[in-house]
Amino acid sequence: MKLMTLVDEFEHYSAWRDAVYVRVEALRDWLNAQELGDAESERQLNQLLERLQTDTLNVAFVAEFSRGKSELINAIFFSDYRQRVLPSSAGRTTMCPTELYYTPTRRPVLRLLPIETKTRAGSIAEFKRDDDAWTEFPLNLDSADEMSATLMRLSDTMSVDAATAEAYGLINQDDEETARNLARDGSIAIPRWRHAMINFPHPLLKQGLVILDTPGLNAIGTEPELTLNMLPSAHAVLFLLSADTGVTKSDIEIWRRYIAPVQGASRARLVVLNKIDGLWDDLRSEDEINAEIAKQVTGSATLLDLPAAQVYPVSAQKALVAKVKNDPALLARSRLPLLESALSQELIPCKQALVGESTQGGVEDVVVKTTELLETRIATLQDQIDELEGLRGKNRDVIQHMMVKANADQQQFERGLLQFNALRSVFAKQVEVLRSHLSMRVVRENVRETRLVMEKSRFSTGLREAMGHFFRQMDADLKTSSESVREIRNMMTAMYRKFSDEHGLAAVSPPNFSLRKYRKEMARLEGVFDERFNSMFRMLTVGQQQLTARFFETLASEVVRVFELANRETEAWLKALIAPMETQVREHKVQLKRRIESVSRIHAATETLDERIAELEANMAMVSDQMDQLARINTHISHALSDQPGESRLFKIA
Ligand SMILES: Nc1nc2c(ncn2[C@@H]2O[C@H](COP(=O)(O)OP(=O)(O)OP(=O)(O)O)[C@@H](O)[C@H]2O)c(=O)[nH]1
Ligand SMILES: [Mg+2]
Repeated sequence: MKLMTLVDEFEHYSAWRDAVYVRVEALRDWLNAQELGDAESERQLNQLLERLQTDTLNVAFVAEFSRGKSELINAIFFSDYRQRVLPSSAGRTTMCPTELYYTPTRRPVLRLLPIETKTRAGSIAEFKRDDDAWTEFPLNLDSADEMSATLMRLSDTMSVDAATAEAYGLINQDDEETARNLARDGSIAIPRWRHAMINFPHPLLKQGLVILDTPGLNAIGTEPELTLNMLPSAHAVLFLLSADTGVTKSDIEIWRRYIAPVQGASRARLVVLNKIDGLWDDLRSEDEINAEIAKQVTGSATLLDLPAAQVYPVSAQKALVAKVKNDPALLARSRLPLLESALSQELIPCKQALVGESTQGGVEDVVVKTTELLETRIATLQDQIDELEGLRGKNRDVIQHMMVKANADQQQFERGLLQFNALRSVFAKQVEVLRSHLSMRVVRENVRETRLVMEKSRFSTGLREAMGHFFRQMDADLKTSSESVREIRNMMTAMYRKFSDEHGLAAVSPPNFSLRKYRKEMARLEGVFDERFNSMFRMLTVGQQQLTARFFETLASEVVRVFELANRETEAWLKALIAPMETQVREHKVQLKRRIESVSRIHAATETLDERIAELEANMAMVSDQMDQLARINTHISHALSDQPGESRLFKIA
């Protein structure tokens, strides 16, 4: 039924809006749950949700007084109450702009803003937030009579002096009517109320429809908020003409001043030619009447500079009667269903498109931002995984190799160490031999034996032989020791070089050492002795023998001293020879141990690496899931927005 079109359209729109709301809410909650939303996204989505929730569809009825605005509102929206809800009568009826809306937080009520507020600071929007500024009259929904009696207050006027009226900005000296209204005593009837708010639980109002009924031209002019805000923000404006008056000067003025300038491309704007029942004439044929209506429509359209199709001829009064009396023929004749249909077609899809676009835009912003965030996360995770993966691939081989090599090196070193220690015992034996050659005990024995031989000698040849033997003995020991030193040095140098080559030890340079200077010293001492002995006689006197004995003792002590020095130096050299090697070996052993520990640590870390990669991969899977979920939620929002049947109505949450 055409009668139901506006209601149906509106209900469909409301269901669509609810579905979109649920989807967008799901996105916001999901972002919160996933801790993906930043403050800006949250703010954006909350704003979208608030807009969807408080979304209203504002329809304004504008015309000069008495064109039938209130009657048309009654016919379209309140016929179910089977009588006039809004007062409608000849002359000025609606004295102030009247908003019909519904909010469940307030009881059904008529609230009126006294005209006196005109002298107070504050706009109507500001007074709307101040409950105390309003005078309230509850609406008894159970009694249509009581209700319309209460709503009669919309017509309240009061008498004030010209100064007061002027203070309220209600005096327009150019206006004939104002002048007429000025009584002889100088008083003038002005609207009692400045603005009216009717909270009314009508099904369409419940779904966000807001109806704005306005008084005629003079009242429009005195309330700048009407022209600056309320009319421009209306989604549809119905401009009423009346067939009984035709298009008057003031009609054109209202149209030109208040309606034509605020129209947007997307704003529905319907011109209603009301009271066509005045053209109904039983003496004329239906065709003649229709032709007359069409003529008026064309004339009005021309005057308003509009296509004739945009002018809807109706009879609000007969439509209300037809609906109240349930007379379909009369309703059809009133042509109201055509206007309702046009209104719903112009109004709702346009509004839905607007809301859809802004929701889509807001959601897209958040989805794109979140997708980018997730993509960055995935890229970062992938980078980390690649890096660790590369490290793992490389390290696995390297570390394995290092482990094997370190172990092999250690084993080889242990074997080398056995050789080193074996050679060291050879060294120790050679040192023993060396020491035996340089032994002070042997030296002292030699000295003692030589002394004995010399004491027994009566001839100088015997002395010379004994001394010669002594020196040869001593030199032989030194010579053998020198060879031993050379051997030890060569052996140790060769052995260390081989060992250091095999195990990568630092090179050492064993100090050079020779006993040559001691042999030279011994040769010198022997020379001194020879010189002294040559001057002696073949036969020794007692005195000569004692002198020679003392001389030998001195010489022997010199020899002992030489050998002591040689011994000391040899021992020092032996130490200098072996110590760096031992240090290197010890250090190498420590290094090997550290190397194995370190490789083991790295090896252990490789296991941590695996865990870390697994962790990153799990994160990656989670982020991928989030991407999928986000895409799914976005698809759901798109489906809801595109108003696909069977999709938008199913409140399935991802
Ligand atoms: N014959 C006829 N009279 C109508 C029709 N519509 C409204 N009227 C009458 O016109 C007069 C004015 O109607 P309202 O609805 O009060 O007009 P309005 O535009 O609201 O006027 P204000 O509130 O004063 O601005 C009333 O007496 C209505 O009964 C109609 O379609 N046909
Ligand atoms: Mg009215």
